[in-house]
Formats: sequence, C-alpha cells, structure tokens
Amino acid sequence: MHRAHAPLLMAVLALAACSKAPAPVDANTLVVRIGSVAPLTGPQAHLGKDNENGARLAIADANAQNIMLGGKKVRFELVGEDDAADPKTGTIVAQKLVDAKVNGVVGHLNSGTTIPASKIYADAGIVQISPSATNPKYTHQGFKTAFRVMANDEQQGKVLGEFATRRLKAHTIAIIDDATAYGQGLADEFAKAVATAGAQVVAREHTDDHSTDFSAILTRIKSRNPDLIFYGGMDAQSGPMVKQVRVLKMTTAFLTGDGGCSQEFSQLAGEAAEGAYCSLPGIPLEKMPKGTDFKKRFNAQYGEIQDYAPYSYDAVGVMIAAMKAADSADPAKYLPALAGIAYPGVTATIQFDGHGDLKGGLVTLYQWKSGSKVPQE
Ligand code: ABU
Repeated sequence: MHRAHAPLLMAVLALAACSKAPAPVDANTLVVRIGSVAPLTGPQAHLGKDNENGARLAIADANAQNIMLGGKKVRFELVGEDDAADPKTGTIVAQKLVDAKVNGVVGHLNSGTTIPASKIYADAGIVQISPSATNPKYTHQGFKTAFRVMANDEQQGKVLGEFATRRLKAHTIAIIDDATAYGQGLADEFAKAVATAGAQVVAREHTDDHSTDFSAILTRIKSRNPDLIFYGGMDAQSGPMVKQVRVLKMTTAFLTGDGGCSQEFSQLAGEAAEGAYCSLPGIPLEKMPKGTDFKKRFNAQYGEIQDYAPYSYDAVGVMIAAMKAADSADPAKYLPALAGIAYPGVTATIQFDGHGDLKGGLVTLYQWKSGSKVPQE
C-alpha cells in the first residue's frame, strides 16, 4: 500500500469500528424491524424520546429471549423516526416506514399525526399500535390495523368532567385548547361532560402547540372569574400557562389531561405546579403489575419516565407476543392473533375491543404536591 493511503485506511477502519450498524445476519436469522414514531425534535422531544426509549427497552428484552419465528432465530430492530408532532411530517414518515417494509409500527405519539398516518399503514396492511394517541377517531375509522394501549379521550374527558364538577365542585369553567386533534378533542369531551353535570362554560379559548405566552387569553378568562380552568393540550403549554395564571394572581383551580401531566410540566411550572390537577390513562405506575420493576430498569438506562414509556414498552411487547402466537412477523398473519390477544403487560392485561381500543381502559386523577403527582381517584 502506498504510504499516503495509510491515514485514509485508518480513518475508514476507525469509522467502521464506531459505526452502530447491526451485525450481519446468517441464513438462520430473521430480522424483524419495528418502527417507532414520535416527535424527537421540537417542544415535545422529551416525550418522544420517552416513547422511543420505552420501545427500545422492549426490543432489548425481546432479543434477550432468543425468540424463534418460522424456525428462525429472530433479531428485532427498532427503526426510530421523528415526526416532530407535525401531521404532514407524520404522513411522510409513515410512507417511509411502509416503503422500508417494516413489520409493524409503534406510534405515533400524537393523535394529530397518528390519525393521518393510520390510513397509510392500513392501505399497506401494516399493524400500528399507538402507545399514547388518545383521540377516539384513530380507532373509529374502520382500519383493522389500528390499535391503542390506553384509554381514549371519550373516557378521559368524561372522567375529567366528573372530577371537575363532583370532586372540585366547579360550577363555572373556562376551557382552553391547543387546536390539535388531541387538545381540542379532549376539551370537547370535557365540555360535554361538564355540561351534562350542569356546570357552565363561561369561556372557550384556543391557542396552539407552539405558544408559550397566554397572557391575553388568561386576562380575558380572569374577567369571567371561573371556578376552574381546564386546558386540553401538552406540557410545553400547560407548564407556562399555570405559571401565568398565578402571575395574574388567580387562585383558580387548574386541571389538564395526560398531555399536560408529565414531569416536564412540573419543571416548566415550578412552584405554580403546586395544587394543579391532571389525569393520566391507566393506574399509577407503582400499582401496575410490573410497574416498579419497569421503573427501576428504565430509570437505570434512560433516566426519569415522562409519561408514556411503559405504554410504548407494552405496545412493542404485545406486538411481539402476537408474532409469537402466529409464528410469523408478517402483519397479515399476526394481526388476527393481536386482535384476540390477552397479553400481561406492565401497564395492564392488554386485550382489544372490536375497534382496536384497549378493553377496560382506566383513568387516574392526580394532584401535584412538592413536585410529585399524587393519585386522587
Ligand atoms: N394523549 C395525549 C398526547 C398524545 C395525543 O393524543 O396527541
């Protein structure tokens, strides 16, 4: 070799050594690729990474089990994609995963991306399980490929409405939403529930999922003097919003849904988080069948859980369980097994109804106390 080529060769070898490219497969190994889609950039990146890490842990656990499908040893691989919580990007990424012929998709995180992407997966016959999208429409479009592993917002909105009126005794309520499929959808369900309970909605306001200044909206709401403010949207808005509520010297109760109920909410709101209420589908992690063990293992590898990591872990787990039951990673073959499965997950025993919704989905209400969510009911 010419001496001048030596540094180049060394650089190539060093690059190859650092590369994360998977080990080559032999004829007896089947590579099964599972897509994971969530916002990995932008204001919801912390939630997206939480989802992806939950899926990553499930893939690692599955690979440690030496699973066989169709007589071949399986190597599961995660194909992580970023949809930036943007509906259009969500469809582009969905088509990319379809073109890559993934064996299934866990995602997307947001209802606003999950719903448009679901048609693309359905047309391609690819199974999709969302760990966190809660708008009921996702599973009510008639797509046999669409599943979710948590309660939906028809259930969550009703529980939130009952909590606001019965437990918090709110008679006058202001509602704000972020104009997304999730935020507006949940706010609509909440509005229905409080109206049924006889409470009055005295203000209905809209923002978006990138805003952080709500002073104009909150000043208008202050003039109506409501008993409670409900926000339908994500933590990047609920955190600054509750802070600004308190800056305006309003002592009004603050209630939000799962998107605004993460650890990040508490970070962003600071002291203003104290006493705020929020809901999360499912039961508290420490009461989940394998919740404590999951928390310990997740914390050790990825740090604090935001919200949905146990659900994306279960979404991958139930997908792989269906593959095992069907002895195939072909979506057409394992989809019927998935539709009829009873899978003991971390979050619940996962069984689906005829729409692909979780059977018996639960919702828990929390109050923030000294930086922690304390279950209320
Ligand atoms: N479930 C709240 C966050 C995700 C979504 O449904 O948009």
